Amino acid sequence: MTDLYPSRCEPDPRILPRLEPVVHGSRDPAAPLTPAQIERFDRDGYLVLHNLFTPEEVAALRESATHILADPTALARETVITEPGGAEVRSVFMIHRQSAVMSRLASDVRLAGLARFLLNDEVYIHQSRLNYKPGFVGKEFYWHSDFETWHVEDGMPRMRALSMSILLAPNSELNGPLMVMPGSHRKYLTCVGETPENHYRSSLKRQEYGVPDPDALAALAVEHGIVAATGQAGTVVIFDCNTMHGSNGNITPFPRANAFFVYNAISNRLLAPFGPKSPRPEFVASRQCMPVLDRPAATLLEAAS
Ligand code: 6CS
Ligand code: FE
Repeated sequence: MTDLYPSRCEPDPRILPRLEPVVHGSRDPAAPLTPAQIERFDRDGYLVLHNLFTPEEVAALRESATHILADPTALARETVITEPGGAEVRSVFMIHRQSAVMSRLASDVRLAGLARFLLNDEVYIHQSRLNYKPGFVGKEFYWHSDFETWHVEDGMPRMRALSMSILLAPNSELNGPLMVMPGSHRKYLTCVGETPENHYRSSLKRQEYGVPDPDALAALAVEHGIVAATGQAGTVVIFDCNTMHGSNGNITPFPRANAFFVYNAISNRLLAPFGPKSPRPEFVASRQCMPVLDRPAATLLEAAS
């Protein structure tokens, strides 16, 4: 397949136009989002849905996250990522296949239903993770476009995927919330530099390749601004696969725990990587493409009981 978004293969960075729509679904009255919400996601490349989950559901999700974190040895070892230079857990990947509660959360219609609408297709989980940004020691996630990595390193052909971050603790301006550049999703910033083999072993701790150059980032920030996606626990932040985002470290005592699910359109399943020879492993880039159930049997609280 032609590489429509070549990156990490030229000496100088470029800005290419986005070729796909942002909202693939039609704006019909049966849509699970209001016309204003649809337009905002289309325009900004992200959307904050406050209090999508009840306090009881949030409590169950936090208990599940605490249980997952309490015994990392019970998890597939490669899915547990520690902070650079430390032993604190930074992320746990593939949570939808290691926790019944997280599996049920991923298929919740309040999430998967929105993904099916926005992507106008059946969806599967490309990647899931619990990002813990522990108090005092949680490190930053530098600016990047997820799609640039998922295209180059995973072979994701088109921009027809999105992330949903479920806030399990308050994300304030202070404890390292997700920061986005509104509108940046319509520009594809190519990166320079080769991709090291098995890059994910270091990039999930601190990404140093597939990182846009400072001049392009500065120009993007001046043109689009930077917004912190804050909210109470139970809020959901939806962001397009190509929205430029990052987050600061957390030196407050208050952890910033979020569950992330990446929904990819079934029609956009991974091909061979467009960059390195060998594909990244299943836990970080799924090639099994199991469609998310649209009518899970139990409720979220039942799955947690
Ligand atoms: O490489 C990846 O897939 C992961 N890295 C970042 C910084 N965001 C997306 C994803 O978690
Ligand atoms: Fe990311």
